[in-house]
Amino acid sequence: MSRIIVISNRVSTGGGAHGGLATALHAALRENGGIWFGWSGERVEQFTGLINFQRENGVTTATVDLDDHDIEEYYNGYANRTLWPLFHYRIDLAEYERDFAGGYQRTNKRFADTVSPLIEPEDLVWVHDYHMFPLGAELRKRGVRNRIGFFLHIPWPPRRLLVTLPEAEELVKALLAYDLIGFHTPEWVESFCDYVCHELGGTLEGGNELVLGKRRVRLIACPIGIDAAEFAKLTESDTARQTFERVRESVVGRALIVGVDRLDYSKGLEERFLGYERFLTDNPEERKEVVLLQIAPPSRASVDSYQRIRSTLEGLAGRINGAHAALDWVPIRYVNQGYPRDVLAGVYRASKIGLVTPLRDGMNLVAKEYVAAQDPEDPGVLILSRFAGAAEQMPDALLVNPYSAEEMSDAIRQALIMPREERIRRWETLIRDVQEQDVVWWRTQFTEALKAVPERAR
Ligand code: GDG
Repeated sequence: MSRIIVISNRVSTGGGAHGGLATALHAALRENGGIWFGWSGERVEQFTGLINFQRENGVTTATVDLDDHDIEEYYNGYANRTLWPLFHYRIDLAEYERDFAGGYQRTNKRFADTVSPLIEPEDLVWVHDYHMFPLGAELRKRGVRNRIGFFLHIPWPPRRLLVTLPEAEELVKALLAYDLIGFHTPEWVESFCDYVCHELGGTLEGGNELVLGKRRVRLIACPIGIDAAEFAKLTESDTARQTFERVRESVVGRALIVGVDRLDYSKGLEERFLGYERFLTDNPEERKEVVLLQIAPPSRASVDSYQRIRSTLEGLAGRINGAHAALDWVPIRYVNQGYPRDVLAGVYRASKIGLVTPLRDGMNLVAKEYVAAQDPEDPGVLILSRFAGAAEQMPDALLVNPYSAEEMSDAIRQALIMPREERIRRWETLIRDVQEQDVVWWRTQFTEALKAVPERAR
């Protein structure tokens, strides 16, 4: 069996508690052997390319430290201030700086220099996400002939937005060095094809293979899942049960609505608060019957747009609470910190509504975790944005347009009064797919498709 070389910006070691993605990749690394390579998250004065190998629970990781320039230009710059906003349709926030683009290329070359000697001829190489678009092409330049696949965890933007990126053509051509490119949904596959065919003159063959000059690359829509069984187990843990009791007690019979998101403008938190406020205004009789708990651990705090969203949300939560709170009731509990996964599982289970309303999201795993944590006898209702990749797999959620406060308000009302039979019927369909198309299913789909790419001159 081929070893697997996973390459991503950040690396998750074999120890401790992890999200589904890390667990699934660890399992693959344990079963097949291999290495997970990426940035250590540490800063050094001068890049040395020195690799730190670790082995924990049968998983080998290999990490390198980056220097200030790399972190500023590659990570905070091109990845977080250029590509992330553009790929989430926010060209108003995207910053196009040649230094960022240069630092991104340089860091990818450094990664390629460092990891290529670790790759053996039969290894499958699997590169992850927008930090690493050019890595495959750089590996090819260093003589790596292996099958190399790439998976994008975020959306692929429409052609008309992508053309605003000065390096779009260069990046897309570099992507064609991979053998297989995976996206969460057919929509992102189509957008990618649209760019290659209409801007670069490529052609699509057999429905899933793009051809441009001598390059040929397969495409796959392959939605990521969660480790549903593990999440259901977490929900049964002591911590989850205690959390459930504590949270339920704290709302004294009111319906809890929960949101859990990294503090990021793509997650639509501002619009969510406004939709919830609209619900409070439109339904005065329900006002004191609900509580919104928004858990939003800060992320990317050194980027300006993230500092702005933090202060906007604090202001908004304060205003809504100020306008609507009563002596014994506060409408929004806004918590700016992260919690362990077993605590989250208990919170999901205690919540009558999971409010997941990103403006744009590659998939959204919180939606699936919320479903996995529900009580089969008395499940809560998932309200999900149409613009999350997950919407396609989860038509039995209440799908909403997060830009419309009215739609969000209506959906909250509908969820609150939904009869138990309907909640169960919807949940049963949702949980079936969350269980069937879990993270192992996703990993297998991708790696089997990569193995199936014919041997050809690379
Ligand atoms: C990217 C794409 C795509 C959140 N707060 C806490 C916590 N979390 C966990 C959740 C969930 C994960 O973080 C978030 O996953 P999402 O999918 O919602 O979003 P991104 O982080 O933006 O991930 C996304 C994903 O990649 C996978 O391809 O779905 O579209 O943007 O698992 O539970 N975990 C803990 N404490 C918290 O407070 N422990």
